[in-house]
Amino acid sequence: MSIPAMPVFVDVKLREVQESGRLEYRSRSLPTWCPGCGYFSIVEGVTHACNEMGISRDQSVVVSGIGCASRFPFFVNLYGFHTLHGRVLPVATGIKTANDRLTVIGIGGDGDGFAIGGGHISHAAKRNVDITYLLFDNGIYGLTKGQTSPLSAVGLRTTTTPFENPERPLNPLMMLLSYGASWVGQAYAGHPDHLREMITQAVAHRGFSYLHILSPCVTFDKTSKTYVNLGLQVRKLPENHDPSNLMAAMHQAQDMDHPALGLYYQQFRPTLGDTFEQVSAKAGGHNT
Ligand SMILES: Cc1ncc(C[n+]2csc(CCOP(=O)(O)OP(=O)(O)O)c2C)c(N)n1
Ligand code: SF4
Repeated sequence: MSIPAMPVFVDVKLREVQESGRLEYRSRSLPTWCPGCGYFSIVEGVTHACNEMGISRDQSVVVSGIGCASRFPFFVNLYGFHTLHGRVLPVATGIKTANDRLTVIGIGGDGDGFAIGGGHISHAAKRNVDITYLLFDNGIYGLTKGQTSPLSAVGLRTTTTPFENPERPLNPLMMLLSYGASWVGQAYAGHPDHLREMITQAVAHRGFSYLHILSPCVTFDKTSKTYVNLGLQVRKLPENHDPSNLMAAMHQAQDMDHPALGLYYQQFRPTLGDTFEQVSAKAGGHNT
């Protein structure tokens, strides 16, 4: 029996990806997410960004908690740490503190980050740990089959709110801005080119960078953060938005009905590693 030839389109696409160098950053495990899940674009975005920036595979670590989003480290060819539910940031901080030369990227869902892990974000932001935190916001708990999360919209029917979610969602961008995060941006899985640009910028920032990524859960949310709804709701930050203006960033962050995509805020200030150096110098020692 002869083996059917690979369709020309697939062949060309595969060659393009291979030649771009991006495959180097993909693991042999294919993502186990549901077809259509927004998270596929995020893997693409991270591998593109790593390739563009020439990130060294053996000098980078992705750290995740628990949830569909947190399966991410299995699908990329970087060092990975699939830690406990909600504990992304303490583990990522420890890794970066132990070896300041590593590129450290924290990954997690909205439940992982803002429910069980919510208390850690303010500390990572205020300390300005030089890591990137990619928060995959599908507004629901996907892995555990569709419960309400702190970022679920009012009125969403879920397994824990069968009579509609009565609570207002948290405003994650306002929280990060007021915690003092030194880089705050927002992207959407349905706009993969822009997403990739934002991941690159977030990783390049020296300090704590927080990228909020809106991403549909096609299995458990058919009415709220869907591709159709988000496609209509998202907008760009105004052309004249000044990312050094915290008040302007907060003003933009207030509009949760029309989430703006782009870089809200960037500030340059000493990182946790710099602070250690200063303390160590005062104490007459040195950091290795
Ligand atoms: C200590 C602990 N509590 C609860 C759970 C159950 N649990 C696993 S994933 C998850 C929520 C994941 O939701 P989210 O972070 O939004 O990620 P998604 O699956 O939507 O990507 C929960 C509650 C757990 N694994 N460990
Ligand atoms: S359950 Fe939702 S978040 Fe999880 S893989 Fe499926 S579509 Fe994605």
